Formats: sequence, C-alpha cells, structure tokens
Amino acid sequence: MTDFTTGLTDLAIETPSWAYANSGTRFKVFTQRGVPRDPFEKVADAAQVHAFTGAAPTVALHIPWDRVSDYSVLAAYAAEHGVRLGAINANVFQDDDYLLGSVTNPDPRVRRKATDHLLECVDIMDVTGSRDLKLWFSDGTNYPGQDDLRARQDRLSEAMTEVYARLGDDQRVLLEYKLFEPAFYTTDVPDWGTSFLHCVALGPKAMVCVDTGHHAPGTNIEFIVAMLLRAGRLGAFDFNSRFYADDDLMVGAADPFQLFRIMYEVVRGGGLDPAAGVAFMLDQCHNIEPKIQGQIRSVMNVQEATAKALLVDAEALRAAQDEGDVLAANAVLMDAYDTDVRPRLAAWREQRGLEPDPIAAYKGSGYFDKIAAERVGGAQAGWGA
Ligand code: LRH
Ligand code: MN
Repeated sequence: MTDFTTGLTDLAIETPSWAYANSGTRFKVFTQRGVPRDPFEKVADAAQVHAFTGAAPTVALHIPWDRVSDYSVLAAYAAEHGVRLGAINANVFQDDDYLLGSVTNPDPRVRRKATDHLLECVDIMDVTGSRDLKLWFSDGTNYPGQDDLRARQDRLSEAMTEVYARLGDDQRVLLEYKLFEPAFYTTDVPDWGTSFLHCVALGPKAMVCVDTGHHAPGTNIEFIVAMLLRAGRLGAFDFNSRFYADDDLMVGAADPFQLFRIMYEVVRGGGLDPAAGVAFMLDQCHNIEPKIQGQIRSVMNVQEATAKALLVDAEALRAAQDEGDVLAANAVLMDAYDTDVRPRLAAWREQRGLEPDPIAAYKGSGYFDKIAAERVGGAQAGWGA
C-alpha cells in the first residue's frame, strides 16, 4: 500500500473549466459576480485552486464552451499561471442536429458531423498536449421502439473506432457512462459494463470514466472501481456527489463515507500510483455557492477521503478478513474513516509552503474582490444550454 505522504503528494486533481462558469438547472441558471467571460479567465480561476491546495495542477476543457483561436496561447497562459490544460471534453449534446442522437443517430449525415467534432477535439489535444479525450454521449431514446438498440451500438462502435484510430501513441479516449438524462428510456452508454465492452473492443488506449453521479441510487460504486482497476480499465473519475440524480454537487458533500470507500478501493488497487494512469477529475456545478471556493472545498474533500483511505491498516485488515472476523475487519476500515485527518493535511500543506487552511487563505487573498471589480461587462461564460 502507498504510504501516507507519497499518496497525498501523488494525488493530482483536475478541475473542470465549466465549474467556474454560470450553471444551473432547467429552471434557472443563476449568475454570480466575478464569473469568467472566457477560457483565459476560467484558467486563471483554476490556477487559484491549485495555488491554495497544491493538488489541482490541471484544468479540463470543454469544446466548444472553451473554444479559442489558438490553443497554444491558452496552454502558454495556463503555464504562466502554474497549471496545465487537461482532458478535452467533446460536446455532441447541444446541437439541434443531435435531437435523435449524435454518433448513434439514424442519419449518416449527423453521425458524420458528430464524428468530425470528436476528431477536431483530438486536433486540439495535439496542440494543448492533453493526454485524454473524454467522451460522454447524451445519446439515447425516450420511447420503446423509437430506434433499434443494437444498430445504435453498431453506429457508436463505428464512430469510436474511427476516433480511436486517430489517437496518438500517448493519447487515450475516456468513455463516460450515465444511467439516464437527457434520455429517459434507453441511454446508449448507460453503465460501466457497456463502456467497458466498447473500450475492450477498441483497444488498450480506451478507458472507462466513472462519474459518481451517473448511477442508479444504491449502486455500489466502489465495487465498480475495484473491478475496473482489476481489469486495468479505470481511466478516470468525474467526481461530484448527489442526493438524488446527477445533482453535480461538491464531491463528498452528500456522502463522504461513499467517497472514502471509493478512495479506499483506489488505494488498495494501486490506482493512486501515477503510473496507473487514473485521472481524478471534478465534474461539478456550483449553482448557488461561490465557485472557486466550491472547487477548493471539493479538492480538500478528495484529499480528506484519500488521507483516511491511506490510513487503513492493511495488515490488520487482511488478518481479520482471512480469519473471517467480520466485525474486526469492518472496525479496521471504520477506524481509518473515523480518524480526523485535517491536522495531518494542514501539516502536509505547511510542509509545502501552503497555508494550512486553503479556504481561509483564498478568502484572505482578495482575489474574489479583484475579479468581481475587473470582470464587469462582456458576457459571463456558461453552459450555453
Ligand atoms: C454529463 C457530464 C459530462 C460532461 C457534462 C458537463 O452529465 O457528466 O461529463 O460533459 O456533465
Ligand atoms: Mn461527467
């Protein structure tokens, strides 16, 4: 098992550019003061999260929300601010042509258009130096009989095969699954099994992305994590938390114990080792709370869950498990979970020249007042839904 300090230091979290922009629900997208107006301002805000946590060195982009004329300029800007551009997220869920699907659409013209967008995202990766193309398909149906479920899988496979062939040696594709929404009868990539099957069919550069908000209530996500790590196909997490559906709340906020159990399987399965290639990304929307603080809190929540997971006494656990001592085994895990790791995390930050309390440090920095004063006029960034 990884030791405490190495594990914490290896944990690199990727924040999503869209978390800094306005977001909401179908009922209302609330605006907030100081919200970025362009990808450069989003990257600047992401750099603040890294500056105060020391654990968020990359920021994921979403195309076209983060489209710029020259991505090398954005990559250089990110580097000047101490961060790197991370996964490139394609978007084939916001165009009228995709009413009946994107790469699974019955209309070959629409499939061509969607596939060309995915290929464009790989072109962008070549410029930004990003390793990962992240694909989430909203594709699905709303009524039985609406389309042929098997034919849709064939179309998906055809498009993914073309994109896979375009990937460079050091590039990967992450296939994200989601149980439902916006489709309400079938979703073409609804669960980890479907994503896994497509990834295995494509090849070793295709990995599964586990969004913690994309499962049926009661799903044991840590079991899925253990299985994907065992199969060498856990490519990434989209971390967030939920009380009901895809709520996209701060990771660990709704269910910190679940996050701990997930991070325990990551640690136990060797997934914290950078060589394992697991990307720890946040995918959240701060609809009502201050966005940069929300991201800092989220990074801290993942750090806390990981720190507790690293404290599990693996030897004692294995001994109790081998003896069939159910309660003793459970107690070993609960002892780690019930440990207050905040003082050790504060010390870990101070050892790195960081303030022990990132939220207090950020609030004291005056950054928010600065951007609230500067970012007046222009159009605030959002999902554009
Ligand atoms: C879909 C999703 C996907 C992103 C989007 C912002 O629900 O999780 O990862 O493209 O949110
Ligand atoms: Mn996601």
